[in-house]
Amino acid sequence: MEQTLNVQGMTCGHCKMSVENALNNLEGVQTAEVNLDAGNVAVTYDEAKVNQEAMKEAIEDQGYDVE
Ligand code: 9UX
Repeated sequence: MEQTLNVQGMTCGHCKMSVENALNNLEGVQTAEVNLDAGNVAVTYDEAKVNQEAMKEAIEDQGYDVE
């Protein structure tokens, strides 16, 4: 399963790493790639192990808003 989430507030390379690491730490997330210019993150994951709500919470825990 692949999905792109819109994330507000990511502006620098550290923001990018924070969001990618938070997602990669979730069981079931396979890849997470932030596009700073677009303000989103493309995630591939196993939908049997993780869902969109869990990914949204992981991003929000880092201090960013998810659309
Ligand atoms: Mo530096 Mo990215 O404060 O928020 S981590 S811009």
